[in-house]
Amino acid sequence: MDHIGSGAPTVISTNQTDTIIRALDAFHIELPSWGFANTGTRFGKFLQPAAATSTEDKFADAGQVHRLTGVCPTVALHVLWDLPNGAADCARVLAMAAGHGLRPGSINPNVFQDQNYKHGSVGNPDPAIRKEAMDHILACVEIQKRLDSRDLSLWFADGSNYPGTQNIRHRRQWFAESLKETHDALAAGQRMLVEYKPFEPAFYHTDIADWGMALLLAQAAGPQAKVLVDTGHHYQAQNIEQIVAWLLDMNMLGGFHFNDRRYADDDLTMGSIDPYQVFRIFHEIAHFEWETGKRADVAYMIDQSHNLKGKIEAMIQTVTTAMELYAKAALVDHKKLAACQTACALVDAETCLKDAFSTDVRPAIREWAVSKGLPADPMDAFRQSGYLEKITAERGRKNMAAISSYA
Ligand code: PSV
Ligand code: MN
Repeated sequence: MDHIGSGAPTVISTNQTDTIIRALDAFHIELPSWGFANTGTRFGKFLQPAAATSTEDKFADAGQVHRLTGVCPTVALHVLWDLPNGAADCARVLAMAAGHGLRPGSINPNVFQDQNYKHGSVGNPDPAIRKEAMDHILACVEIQKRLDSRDLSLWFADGSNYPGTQNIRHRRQWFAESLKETHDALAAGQRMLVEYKPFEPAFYHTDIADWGMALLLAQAAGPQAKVLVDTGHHYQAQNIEQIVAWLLDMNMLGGFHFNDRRYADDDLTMGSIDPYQVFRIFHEIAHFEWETGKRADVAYMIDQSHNLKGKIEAMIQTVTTAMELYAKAALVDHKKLAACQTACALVDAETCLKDAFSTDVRPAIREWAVSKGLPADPMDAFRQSGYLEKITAERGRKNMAAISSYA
């Protein structure tokens, strides 16, 4: 591939197919339980008759996506939504997961929905509310242990809407104390991932607004705390792959919540708006692994809840896109790229990325899938399976009842 981007998709070679097969063998991406249930925007919900109506349904649907794609063995759980009785639900959840060929994935506490959290959770000026939030988080660590889940995924809606209304420094200190306490409750081998978000639901300040704040808090909490990058949680034009490269270099990158965005936290399908950006993120990871000879210990997770697309189809589409972009990143000629970077051969360096990105990796992915006994085309297999018709019939009445109660 010595030419400079001819415009036509680059055709894949046997060596490249082998590279992709090796890359996919090691690739996993976690499904979010909340991506299978009816969700909406603050303006309303468009309910789907086939949407999951229970945690069992969510595992069943996630099980379909994993059965067809082969790369999603775990499901992220939101404790309040999936384990409403807390630790008492653990045995039930473990059985459900196993019944669908899955394992529980990251555990997400919910310290944003309760009425008490109107002015924050662990950043709330009221010590009683800070304690309530802390108790829930520690209960989630217990759940994490019982479910043998590696990661506690922490996102806080804390912030304020108006200048001067909160003491930002005090809140930072309360966050630091709470995250340290959380860290000290983790078992060996478990991690806590600190997610950041610049705005929404708070619009003046968010307590953990960006990767720098998340990094400082994670470092202060302890070695099992890392940063979680949700691709939708950045200002427009932010160079996310640079954040990824910095966090990797500092051994502080814990994982991703993948989704795409046009404006803010839009929760659009991964790679639907800017697939090149996802490729660049995967490339930074692949290049780090090539250069260091170490596997990056990073959890890939999807954080999307589709309001308009069919939920299972949207997840299959997401996972397929993730595999394609991951496979393309595996094709970058790292040795050549490193030499080009050193020589400041700008056009040739950039072409290393462009050539990999423009390679049609789909034949190699089909080959990988067939070699694993998976369908060559997961979307087609899903549409042929009759599963959607079955769940529409089974769940339709319950979901339609919710629709009529909206009317
Ligand atoms: C918040 O926008 C977020 O990205 C957090 O990760 C939540 O856990 C998730 O979305 C679901 O609400
Ligand atoms: Mn997220």
